[in-house]
Amino acid sequence: MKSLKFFGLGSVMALLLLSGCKPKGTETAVTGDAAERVYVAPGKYDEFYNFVSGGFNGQVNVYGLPSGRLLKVLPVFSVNPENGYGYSEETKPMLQTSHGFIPWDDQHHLSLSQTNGEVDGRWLFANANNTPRVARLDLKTFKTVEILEIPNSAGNHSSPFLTENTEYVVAGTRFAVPMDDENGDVPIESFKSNFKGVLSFIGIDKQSGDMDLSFQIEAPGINFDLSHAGKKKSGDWFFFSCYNSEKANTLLEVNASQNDKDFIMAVNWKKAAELVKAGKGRKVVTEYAHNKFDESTHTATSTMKKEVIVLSVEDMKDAMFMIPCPKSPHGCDIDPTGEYIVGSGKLAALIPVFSFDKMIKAIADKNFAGEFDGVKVIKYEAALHGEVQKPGLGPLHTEFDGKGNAYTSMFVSSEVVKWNIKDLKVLDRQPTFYSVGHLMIPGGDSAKPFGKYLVAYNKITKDRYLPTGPELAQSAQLYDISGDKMKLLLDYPTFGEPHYAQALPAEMLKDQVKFFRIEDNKHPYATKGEAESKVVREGNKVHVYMTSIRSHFAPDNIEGIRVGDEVLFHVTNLEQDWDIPHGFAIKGAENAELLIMPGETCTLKWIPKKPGMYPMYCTDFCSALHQEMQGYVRVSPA
Ligand code: CUK
Ligand code: CUA
Repeated sequence: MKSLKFFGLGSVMALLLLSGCKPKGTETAVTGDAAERVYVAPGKYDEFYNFVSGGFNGQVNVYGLPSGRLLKVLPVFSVNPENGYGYSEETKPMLQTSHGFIPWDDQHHLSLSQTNGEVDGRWLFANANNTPRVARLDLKTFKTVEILEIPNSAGNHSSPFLTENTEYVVAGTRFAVPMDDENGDVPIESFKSNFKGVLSFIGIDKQSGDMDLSFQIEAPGINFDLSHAGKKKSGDWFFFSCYNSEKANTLLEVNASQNDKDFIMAVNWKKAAELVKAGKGRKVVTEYAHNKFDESTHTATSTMKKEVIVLSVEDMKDAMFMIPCPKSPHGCDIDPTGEYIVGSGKLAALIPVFSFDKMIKAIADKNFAGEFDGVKVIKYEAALHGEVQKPGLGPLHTEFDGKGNAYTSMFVSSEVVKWNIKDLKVLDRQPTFYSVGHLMIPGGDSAKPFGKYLVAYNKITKDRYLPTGPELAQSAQLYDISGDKMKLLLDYPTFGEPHYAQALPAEMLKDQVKFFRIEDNKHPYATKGEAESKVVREGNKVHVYMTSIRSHFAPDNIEGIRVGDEVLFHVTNLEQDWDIPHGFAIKGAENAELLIMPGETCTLKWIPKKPGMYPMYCTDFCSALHQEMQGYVRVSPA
């Protein structure tokens, strides 16, 4: 195949549409001892926790590797009836935004917190694309404990990548949009003058992990797609892939052979933070929600923030640069040494690899090709380490094994390609089934990859599994990468649409997982013993202080409720055993159900609309007398 560079856009698009076609030689790909290598005997644990984005289902899924077993769906950006997330009064504030309560989002990327560039097992950050947000999950409880909305942003795709000591989590807007304090009701034709690309820097508290929108950078109005922070020598920098540079009006002819290039943008975040500290930047008035889950009450609160500091392109003139990168770069990945920056033009037939040292030298030597919307553009060759030639078609994302090798997903040619970072030689290629998007090596974007397995997350499944109607689950493939050649071990369906994923050794997490004790329950409506259960009326509001323990609720027969009352069932689970939740549901209540974990209190709000007899019951099979765990609520006319 000739270099795609010389193809017109039409033929490139035609190739893209070919995705899903069967790669050659697929039948021989599975290694003979694959079954043994992925078999985790009953009662045994997996080696790795694998956190996988849920895509358009908005959640985060936890798998075990190498078994590929789905262990849990963690609710983050979408309501989840399985555990009452977004239905209980305690969790509803987690989904508040400046647009009101949003029960759904599109979750693409995950980042495990890091110390010295290595995953540290403290928190997991997740982005929401549609209504721009970043969430933090606590890996002691596997709960979403914080969600921060991102103002001046739309399609929060370049997120939530983080610096090597988790100082900042970044969020870059995919859609260029007018700033929130400007009138957004402008002709779309005014794109070039009114639309901005904004990069957000969320400061992370070292101890608590609390997020705070420290500052934003108003960048040129192009699309920020993906990013990664530098590490070690490049640790002060963030690198963003940008596409759609044609929409802007000041694109320079960087040089004749490069007018089909977009950019990687390099941002010195340390300098940006210093500028803000020195008083640079303007205050932009806007509204964005900051939602926090309090671990002592197990109750979330939502606060509306009012302003943010925004640095301009001019403020950032010595701390923000662009490097040309061929044709619509997507992934932007930094090798474990921090020296190599891998771009990947989706429509290019090569992988450009930039050198951090060369980039710094080019800046010092003022080796610029011109400017793009006020940002200096470094000459392509001046920053280039080299190009991986003919790697395959449609390079998207790259991960690293810590042994000097990189692995890039090829969407169009449906394969994972292994190449050597130093000499840029392709070493191996294995087909994927089909059209791989992201791929993941445990720790594979950190300074210390664990390098034993690689998982490909594929966009198209086609003939891999028994047909289940017109829509099939996405597929994942697990490869052994411990040898010279990759070996396919396992093929399994996934939940939602996985994009990025992260993984870490199970040993780092499994013993820190905490369970909540009733002594620590500070919920204002907690009922700590069955004797204290009661029904308290306050005008139209009725508080039911309810307890649940195998196998009954108290109280379980409730009368005196009238149509139109606001009934609040505050159910406290008195169990003190691991993994004994009780559920709670009542006929006709729109707030689905609760799932109350041991020691916790959860509240279901119900406003009965008709008189009658309303059964309630426990939804989680908790004991031999689970079916007996039930009761009645009598509702009388108003
Ligand atoms: S994106 Cu999905 S394949 Cu949203 Cu990270 Cu590249
Ligand atoms: Cu409690 Cu079933």
